[in-house]
Parts: sequence; structure tokens; C-alpha cells
Amino acid sequence: MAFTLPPLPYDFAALEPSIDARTMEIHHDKHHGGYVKNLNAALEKAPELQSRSLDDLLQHLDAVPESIRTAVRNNAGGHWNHSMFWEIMSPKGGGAPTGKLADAIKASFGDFATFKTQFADAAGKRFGSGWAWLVKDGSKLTITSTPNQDTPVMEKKHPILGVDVWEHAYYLKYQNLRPAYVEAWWNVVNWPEVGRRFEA
Ligand code: MN3
Repeated sequence: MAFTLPPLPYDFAALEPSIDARTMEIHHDKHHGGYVKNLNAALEKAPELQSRSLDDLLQHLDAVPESIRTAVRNNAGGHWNHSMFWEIMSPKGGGAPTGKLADAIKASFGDFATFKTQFADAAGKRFGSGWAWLVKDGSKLTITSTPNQDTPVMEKKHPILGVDVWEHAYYLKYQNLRPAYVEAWWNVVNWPEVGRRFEA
């Protein structure tokens, strides 16, 4: 069965002013839509893989024929990463995590402010296009980053929060000012959803 583009769980303008409506529209419809379309096109050349889940494809890229492996890596990664990205943002976002997630952040980083500084640092230092991640590792949390559309899922890890630092995620509003985008992005982080993913 072909992969499909999930609808945004809110309007394009819902994350204003942190993320502008035009960026959200292009990002979801054109960029994420493109990953889904290109993933399906690549898998037409390997029908035996079409029933695999996204996680399964990403965790076993060595089982993908070499002729389409890069296309599957980039586009399955892009589909996975963006599907989570829309969910971990909300017009009612921002603030701080609570419950078990808050406890885990404290245990892993000392306090929430230190976590935010380290996460923003990982986002800022990712050279070129990519993502910064908060990854669940047992009861611990770690911060990492990946280039392009690579995802911690490829290493069988469990990302619970990620920020897209491709220029397409912020250039219309923030131009080259990635740190300003990341600073504003905290205002739309959907902590209850991140907490749900942590406890899943
Ligand atoms: Mn993107």
C-alpha cells in the first residue's frame, strides 16, 4: 500500500507568529508531499518492499536494492521526520514539559533551561541541512543531530522531539537567522505529545 501525506493537525497559520503560514504550506504540501511521492515512486521498483512499515524500511536499509537505497533513505527519512514534526508542534504549545518527561529531562540534563541550551546548540551547529533530536534511550534522554533526512530511527533509536533546521523550515521569515527560528520554535512545542511519545 502506498504511503500517504498525513494532513496537518492544524491550519497553516496556526503556528503564527513563530512559524509563518506560507512556510507551513510549502513545507507540508511541497516538501513533505514530495518525500511521500518520491518514496512511493522508488518503491515501485521494489514491489516486495511496499508492504513494509516506514520504521522497518529505515531500520533495514541494507535490505533495499542498491539502485533505490539512497532514494528510500532520503524520502522515507523525510516522511518519518516530518510526520513527527507536525505532531510535536501545536498552536497551544510552548511552556515546559511536565510529569515523567520533566523528571527525565532533569535527570539527564540537570534542568530544563540547560536542556534547551544544549538542544539549541545542537540545532545551531548542524552544518547545512538536517535535524536536532531529543532521543529516548531507556529511561535516559540524549541530544543528537543528523544530516539531510537521516533519522535516529535508522539506528533503532527513539526520537521523541526534533527540530527541522533545513532552510526551507525557516528561510522566508528568518532568512539566515537559524537561532532566532529555534528560539521562536520553543513557543510551539507540543510538550504533552512529546511526553506521550516518551512514555509510549
Ligand atoms: Mn523539512
